Amino acid sequence: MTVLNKATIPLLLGAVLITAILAGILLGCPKEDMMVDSTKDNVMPDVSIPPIDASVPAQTETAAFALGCFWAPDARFGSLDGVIRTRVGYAGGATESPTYYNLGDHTETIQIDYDPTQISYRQLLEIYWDSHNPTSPPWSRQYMSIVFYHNSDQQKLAMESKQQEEGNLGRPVYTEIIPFSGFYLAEDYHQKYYLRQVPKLMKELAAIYPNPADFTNSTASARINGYVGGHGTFEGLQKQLGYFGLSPAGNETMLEIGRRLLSD
Ligand code: MHO
Repeated sequence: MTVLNKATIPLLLGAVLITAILAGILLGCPKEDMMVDSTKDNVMPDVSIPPIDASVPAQTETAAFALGCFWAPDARFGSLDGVIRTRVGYAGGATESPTYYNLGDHTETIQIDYDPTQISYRQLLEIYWDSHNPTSPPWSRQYMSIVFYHNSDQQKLAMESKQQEEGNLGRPVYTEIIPFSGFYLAEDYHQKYYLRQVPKLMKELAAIYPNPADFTNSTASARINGYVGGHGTFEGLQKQLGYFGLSPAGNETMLEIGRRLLSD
């Protein structure tokens, strides 16, 4: 049984197209008449791209947060309406080209592109404080609590919200608020980590996004990763992703579906 039922339709169309191209080449038709330009964005023809990925707003803003291991925030922020893209990586240090096993002085960081008409930086900060507990001194450079601000508005909001958080908790908060100074994308195997643990979904998504960068940058994969990570509702996911055929069995919660898919 296929998990993304209707997603197979574009795949079938793709197969028909490829057959037509091969037939054309064998019959000696000129290549330029036959070839689909899939080189432009290095993705499959548009027909296979989930609609949510095709409706990226012209204006997005970027937030960057460090709050411990970046797998969980990738899912948490990726599940939010108005978040267009999440990417995990390394920031805050001076080491050139860090990798997971050679981080140098960098910190695990989530980079979030969002539509400011749908979600505000203030709302993202609320999720940020809600998603970790920065009241103990940091363990290591790898797992610092840091807000990387991109402009003075973000700086002001981050400082205000930190103060508020300290008031609420009644304890000092060890979060640093520092200017953004660059971001190194983490290895593919860290991107949308929870979703990667579900081979069934990954197989079908790999057909939609043959280029791993397109998978990483996709809004649809951010939402599915959020869902598999236990966030959002099934209705919300269906509403956003339309043709994705994930089905809950009975009254399964999203977390249970995630677990079931993991164990399938
Ligand atoms: N506890 C996790 C941390 C990974 S995270 C990308 C582990 O299994 O190593 O730092």
